[in-house]
Amino acid sequence: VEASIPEPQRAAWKKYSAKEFTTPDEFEQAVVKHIETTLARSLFNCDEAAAYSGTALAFRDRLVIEWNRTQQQQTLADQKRVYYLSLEFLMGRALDNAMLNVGMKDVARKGLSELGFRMEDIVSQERDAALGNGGLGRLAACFLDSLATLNYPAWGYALRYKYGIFRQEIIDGYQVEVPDYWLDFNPWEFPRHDVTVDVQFYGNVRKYMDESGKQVSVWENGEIVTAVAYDAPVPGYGTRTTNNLRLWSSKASHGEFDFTKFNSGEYEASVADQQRAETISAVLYPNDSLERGKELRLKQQYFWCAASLYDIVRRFKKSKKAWKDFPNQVAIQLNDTHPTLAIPELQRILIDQEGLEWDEAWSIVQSTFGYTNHTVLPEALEKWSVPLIQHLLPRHLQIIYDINLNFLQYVERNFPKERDMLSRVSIIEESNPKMVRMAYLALIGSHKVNGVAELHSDLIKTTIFKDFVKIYGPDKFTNVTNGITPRRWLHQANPRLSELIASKLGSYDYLRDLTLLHKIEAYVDDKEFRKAFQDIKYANKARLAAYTLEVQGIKVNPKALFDIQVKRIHEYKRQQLNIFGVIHRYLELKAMSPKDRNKVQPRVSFFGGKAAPGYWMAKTVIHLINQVSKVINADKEIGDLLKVVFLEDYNVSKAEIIIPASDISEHISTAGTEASGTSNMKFVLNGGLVIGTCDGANIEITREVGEDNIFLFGNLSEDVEDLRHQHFYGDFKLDPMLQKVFDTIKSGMFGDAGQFSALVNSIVEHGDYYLVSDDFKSYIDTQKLIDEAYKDQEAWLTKTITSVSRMGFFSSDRCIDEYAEMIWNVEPLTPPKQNGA
Ligand code: 4GP
Repeated sequence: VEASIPEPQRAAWKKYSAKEFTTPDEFEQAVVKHIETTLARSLFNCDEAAAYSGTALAFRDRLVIEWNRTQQQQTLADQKRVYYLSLEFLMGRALDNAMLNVGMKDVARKGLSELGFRMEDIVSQERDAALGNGGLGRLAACFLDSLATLNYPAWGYALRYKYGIFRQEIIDGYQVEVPDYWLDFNPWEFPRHDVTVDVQFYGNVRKYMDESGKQVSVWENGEIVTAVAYDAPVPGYGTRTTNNLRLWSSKASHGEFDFTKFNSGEYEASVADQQRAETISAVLYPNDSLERGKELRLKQQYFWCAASLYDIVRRFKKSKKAWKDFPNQVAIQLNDTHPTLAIPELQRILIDQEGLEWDEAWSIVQSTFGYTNHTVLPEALEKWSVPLIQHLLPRHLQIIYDINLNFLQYVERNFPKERDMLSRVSIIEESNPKMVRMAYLALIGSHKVNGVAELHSDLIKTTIFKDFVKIYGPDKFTNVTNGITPRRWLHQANPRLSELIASKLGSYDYLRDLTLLHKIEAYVDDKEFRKAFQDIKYANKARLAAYTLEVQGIKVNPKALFDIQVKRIHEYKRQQLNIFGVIHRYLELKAMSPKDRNKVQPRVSFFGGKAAPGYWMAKTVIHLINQVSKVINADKEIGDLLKVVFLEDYNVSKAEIIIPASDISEHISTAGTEASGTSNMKFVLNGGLVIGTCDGANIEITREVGEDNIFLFGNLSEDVEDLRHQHFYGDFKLDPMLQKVFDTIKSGMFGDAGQFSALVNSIVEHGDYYLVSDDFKSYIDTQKLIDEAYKDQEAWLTKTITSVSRMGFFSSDRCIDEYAEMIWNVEPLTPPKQNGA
């Protein structure tokens, strides 16, 4: 390519091509230039927000240089790429991450200070990119970090929600949702007005025979909405590889504004089309395992899948390779069932547009896709009604029926005696209306299906996908236990701990190979190391205490045991078990003599998390926590012995403050319901211990850190079904301690008891589906053990240091290498050493 450009042009271009700053002076120059010219501000009106913008733009320039180089290199190398399709990417803030990943934070700190600003103030100006609900979205963000760090050619594809997830306000103890205007200023994205895709909806399918006698299907007369690409660079840590996250935004296909309508006085109608089109990428469904069946959501899913596939196919076609090579060039990972429509869409492109035969096309499709399941909760398994798909995507429905027909014929041939299996495994559920089971379509259209922790991967094989294991054999199914990026969740969130570890290991190499952490176990008895480790934990607790005072107006003592549960609010995650436990603790404290009380371990219980706006029960739990917090925190007699805090609007940047501050964190789902959990890993990596059930990745954390270093309790997943059955058919006995808690709630101590009756009744009268009562005693007993254990600060410290040193397994780098090897079959592409454009 280069050779085709005349030498003088090349020389001029090279001479003036953008340079990266490397010194504080150069950094300052870049910042000031952006503040003065890009932002049109000056020394005299540069506030922290402007300084943030200038800094972000300076770093963005740096990332873009690397981004361009990486993309060029990847295009030239022409090797297989990974495309990670996820409706959610919970990226959090980008500036701090960019500074650390390119290794320029100290340079920037010095530069900013010379310009009169403090790094911490600047970093905290940034809004979170909150394009996700919870674990699934944050996992996707950790994966992008690892993919870039490990130099895999990879792109993420998602939607550019104009309003990310809602901001949570707590008003009178209730969650109130307000919009998140995160795009007001977002320096990290590049609008690509030249990269657009027209996506069709509705319309009809016309069939005819062509001259050769072949049936052709044409999908026509639909409504077109245009997808516009917005790119965000994703820098790897300690490497020049900078990958791409492409977000699609929707707009009307024929422009925003209808002059004719406007001129004839139809002012509202003149912009109506644009508004209708824009709605598609307006909101992220605050969904977390609940609430589905919105037509708009299906529209979003198709819009995103169609635009992404068009883009992927366009890139492939440039290489002029044969279609059979498609799976050698492209691996597409479906993050849960949300992108399942990509399967019939690729089949449609191949047979309707590219003229391939069905079987050849289908084998390409199956070799291209992999599907990750993130939950076994029945209500989270997506289904869409056949009439809805028929209306919105008529050609896709035909293809889905054909996929199903071929599949069922295969099953019939191979399992002729098991006729009732056919209706169980059919993609179409014969209900009224008929429904398309997206998980089955995803599974059938992929070559590998994985769960996200060992227990979960076993469970999907024995429950929701049992028949499919029989049909396809066990090799189609695999496990990749989740992981987290140590860059954000240790180095960025807990810089002092990161530095301490580096000082012992001699370098920061462990951030790229987390298994090296095991070497710090040698320092577990080292007095100086222990002291430093303990001081860091205390400082992190003091930081959270200061934050709690500033934001929530609640004073907590950093010397107390910090007990933290932060995650989406959901009955299966059992924040209700935690708050009932807190009430129980309060009642016990109140019943004690002052003398006995003084022996009790002081504790602060922190909660944080959002409830889906339509999930009434979860919202009730938030309300109860806030009411209990009000009563207990005001009780002078109890004072610092017990405080309860609900941290408003939990998100990634807040997690970075909260997680390093825990002594104990709670991962207490009903056994068998939490697929993995990832915050459990973050807490332990930051020197906190876990109270948890035998669920998800808690089990593997226990395997790694040792049983003595974790507090497990509760019933096992294999017993859950029996217990539920007993609740329903036998006589349900409420735990007597829990009874007392309910009596207290009913007494009105925490406000009008009527507000909490549905919550209490779900346990007392409606079968206690989540086994709160069954696990209550063992939960309380385990909390007592924790109080006792915490009193022996030396032993506790030993546990925490030991645990940190054994967390190497949980790096998302390990996950990505496993996906690359077992599912994607892709190789890394190491960037050239020097800036050799
Ligand atoms: C979550 C699971 O609930 C969580 O256990 C897991 O760690 C995470 O995915 C990442 O695999 N699922 C969701 C969801 O967030 O929306 O289903």
